[in-house]
Amino acid sequence: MESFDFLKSVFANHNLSHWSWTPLQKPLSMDFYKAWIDKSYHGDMAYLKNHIPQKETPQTLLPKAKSAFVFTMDYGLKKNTLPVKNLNIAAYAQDVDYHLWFKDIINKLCADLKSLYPQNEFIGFTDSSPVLERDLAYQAGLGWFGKNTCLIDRKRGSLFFIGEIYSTLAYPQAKSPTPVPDHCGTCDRCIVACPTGAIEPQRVLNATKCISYWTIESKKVPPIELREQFSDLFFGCDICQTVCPWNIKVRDLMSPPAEDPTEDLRMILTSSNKTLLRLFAGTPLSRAGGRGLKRNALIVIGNKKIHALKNVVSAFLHDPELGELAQWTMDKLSDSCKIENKSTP
Ligand code: B12
Repeated sequence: MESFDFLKSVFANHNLSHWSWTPLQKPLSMDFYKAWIDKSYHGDMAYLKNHIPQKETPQTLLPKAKSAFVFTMDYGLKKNTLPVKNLNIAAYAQDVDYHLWFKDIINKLCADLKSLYPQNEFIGFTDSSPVLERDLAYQAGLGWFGKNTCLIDRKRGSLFFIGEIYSTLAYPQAKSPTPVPDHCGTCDRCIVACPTGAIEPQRVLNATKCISYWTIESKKVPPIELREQFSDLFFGCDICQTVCPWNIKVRDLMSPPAEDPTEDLRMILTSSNKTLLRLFAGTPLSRAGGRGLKRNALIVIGNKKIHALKNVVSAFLHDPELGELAQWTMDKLSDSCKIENKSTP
């Protein structure tokens, strides 16, 4: 049998040291995924529903694909390279967009594999195609599904991205990797800590309550009853991961917002959407678009009672999409004025 051990060094050349493989089959959690969609927990992410057939049959993306190499890449300790430093932004989003740099690494590796095995096909993804990535990584033995639904590894926690290469190569390992058993035990810190109650028991996350969904994915304005729970979270949320005991080693090294967010928020609200897109091009923040970033800024200003931005907020009162939210922010600012005035003797 041909040895594939040398692939380890091919992967290492691309800085990919955490990897495994799995025969390519129907995802183990497909029924769970469908049930989640049936409950409409995906909100407006319609693509998650539309992608069911491709997720269920991976060979629709690469006919005759037999195996997948699965890679994980840490992001927890990266430095904030964004043009804003004082906003509370999820760790994964504080650097160049992984859809660019991680995908690039994977594409280069695909080219190397193709030259080694010209008779075979290789196609790479990271959050870029209809692939149930956590399931694939689970099958490859790279971690277990945590109660926060993230894939967790005992040594590395969960602050890593997942990427994969589908291949027509039959990876001739005698035995497929064994999935990692559950190590959450009776711990329920993520469920308790989620400010919006988005995490249900049995490893279910209701995205329509998740702060990440509202600040990154949704084009809409979040419902009033959730807004206060966002606190100062500007883009994404790491709470269910930072309270996780398996992330203890990395969480103290993550960079929190440095100082007062006022000037960063002012810049976001007073710049044109075009300018914001240019400023955040190539970073995960561009996904929300200028309007989405302004929406997020209005919520933080209301929650943190940033009176210095009252005039800037008032400019949005007649905005067709953000007017209602701007009024909510103004109400928050005047509520806190009333409280402050009352407590003054
Ligand atoms: C849509 C999406 C979101 C949505 C919904 C997330 C969710 N939990 O459903 C939102 C916008 C909220 C989101 C947030 C985040 N996301 Co996201 N997201 C995705 C995306 C595109 C699809 C996920 C999906 O299909 N969700 C539907 C649910 C049902 O599936 P799932 O989340 O994969 O959960 C699986 C397991 O939990 C398991 N499972 C759960 N319970 C049970 C029970 C049984 C019995 C079984 C068998 C299985 C099982 O089955 C599910 C399906 O396989 C993937 C990329 C991809 N193509 O897969 C990235 C991805 C999941 N996201 C990722 C990241 C980094 C994040 C954030 C950390 C970003 C942030 N800081 O804001 C948060 C984490 C929030 C969280 N706790 O999940 C990474 C996760 C890496 C990891 N270590 O797990 C992925 C894989 C992207 C990547 N390529 O790295 N995300």
